[in-house]
Amino acid sequence: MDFNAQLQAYRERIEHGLGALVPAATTRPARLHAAMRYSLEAGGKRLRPVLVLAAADLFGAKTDALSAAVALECLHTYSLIHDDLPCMDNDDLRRGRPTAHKQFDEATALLAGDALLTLAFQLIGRHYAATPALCAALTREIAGAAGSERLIGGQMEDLLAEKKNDVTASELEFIHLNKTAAMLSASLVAGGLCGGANESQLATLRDAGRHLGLAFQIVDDILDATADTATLGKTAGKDAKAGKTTYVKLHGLDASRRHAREQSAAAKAALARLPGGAPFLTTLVENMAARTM
Ligand code: GRG
Repeated sequence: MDFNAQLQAYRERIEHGLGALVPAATTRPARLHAAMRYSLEAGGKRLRPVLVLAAADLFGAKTDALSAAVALECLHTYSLIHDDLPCMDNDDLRRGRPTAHKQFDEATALLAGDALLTLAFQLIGRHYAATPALCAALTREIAGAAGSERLIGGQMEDLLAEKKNDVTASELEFIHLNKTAAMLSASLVAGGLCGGANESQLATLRDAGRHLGLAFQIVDDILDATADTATLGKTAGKDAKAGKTTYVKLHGLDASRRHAREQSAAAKAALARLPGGAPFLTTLVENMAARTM
């Protein structure tokens, strides 16, 4: 199967999984479940769940990774809903649609985010109960990536950095590594765990995710500075307008483009060490760096 057909097949599996594993919009309280589904069904690239499924397939996927993939997308969507809230980034547009608090209201958006975060762990507990060691490893990996030292810690430092005009390169790297790369690494590792990867392969997946995350965030900053709102599906130029320290502000456009290329090359070098050389994931990294997906 070529790359695009494989990507399409993964996305269809993910959409089916989301449809089946997330409570219906009519489930009581319907307003809450409708808000959860509104944000999930707004689309998005499904990058994290695709990473889960593709990493699992590298090792022959001993256990079905779909529930883990759906859990990662629920968790990611919660972080987007909360990031858009007035007390955080205060954004009106996400995934090409009004943000959850604009479409519903602030309290509903807050609760929908809380519920998606909780649902992620309910899915892991429910669907991997027959393999307790796998269930524990997935919980450890995903909770670690989402917790106070990684995703939420990165978000905290990001908010603190907004108030500073002397943010250093290493402070910005901390934010990127934790706000962005942690969830990408956890997605690859979760797939590896479902597939039965050994410790050294899990470490390689973690390393690939770290480099992919840095490349991804640098490209995100470049796009924020160069693309328009319609192309992005979210408000463009917002970071620059808010005086926020971005990769582009700190290093300039040329160096940012060079660093993005270096990080994506490092991600590909890590992937080359995995079984079969991980051709699908390698092309995915190339497309992410060029943002053609
Ligand atoms: C509120 C705990 C908490 C965390 C928020 C995800 C996040 C952290 C902030 C969103 C803003 C941002 C630029 C985050 C960096 C990661 C990133 C680029 C997220 C967007 O991910 P995509 O592009 O989104 O994969 P889609 O919509 O395609 O899923």
